[in-house]
Amino acid sequence: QKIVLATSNKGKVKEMADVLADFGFEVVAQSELGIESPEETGLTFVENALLKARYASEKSGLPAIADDSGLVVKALNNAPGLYSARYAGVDDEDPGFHNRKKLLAEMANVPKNEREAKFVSCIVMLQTPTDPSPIIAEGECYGEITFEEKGENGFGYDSLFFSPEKNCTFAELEPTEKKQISHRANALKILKQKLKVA
Ligand code: ITT
Repeated sequence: QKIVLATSNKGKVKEMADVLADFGFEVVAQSELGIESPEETGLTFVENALLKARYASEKSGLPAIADDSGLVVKALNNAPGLYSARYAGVDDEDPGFHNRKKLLAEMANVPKNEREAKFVSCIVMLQTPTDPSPIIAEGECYGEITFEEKGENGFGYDSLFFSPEKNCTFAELEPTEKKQISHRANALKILKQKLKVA
């Protein structure tokens, strides 16, 4: 079954396309079809994932899958959360750079034992733009915000997200390792289970 991957984030494409191919889908990234991302006006991850999947499905005439995700930091009253992609308010080539700088600044005076955070991924799959029962799969993973960047892999906040399980940041993990333990990996596992019974 052909399906549009409704994201403009290359990191997400890398982490999702081959997994979805293993599920038996023929994956087309929205950029290959000249589809842009819609404005994310939802108030929750699930609403934004639905908006993106619906938009891509409408534009392409194909089923669509989207991920809305973010970093939730307890000491910052759950910021950047839904606004993780635009935390620093700039939209340049690498928004990750400014976002990470802002996060480190906001966390500068937060002691080591109060730096817990989680990544959340909400993946939504629609058969048509008006599909009344989308498949919704949510995954999380827990970690801590570091005091400085470490590692070169991944994208976004990976170099500031320390995984106690792996004893390093997500950006120090090999892509194959991140694909086993991340919030997105956990959401994809749930999606797989739901597809089996769908
Ligand atoms: P699309 O909407 O086109 O999919 P986006 O980057 O705007 O791309 P989101 O609105 O879901 O996606 O924003 C999620 C942000 O959260 C993302 O830009 C990163 O800053 C951060 N993020 C999400 N997953 C991440 C991960 O696995 N590692 C590091 N940062 C992540």
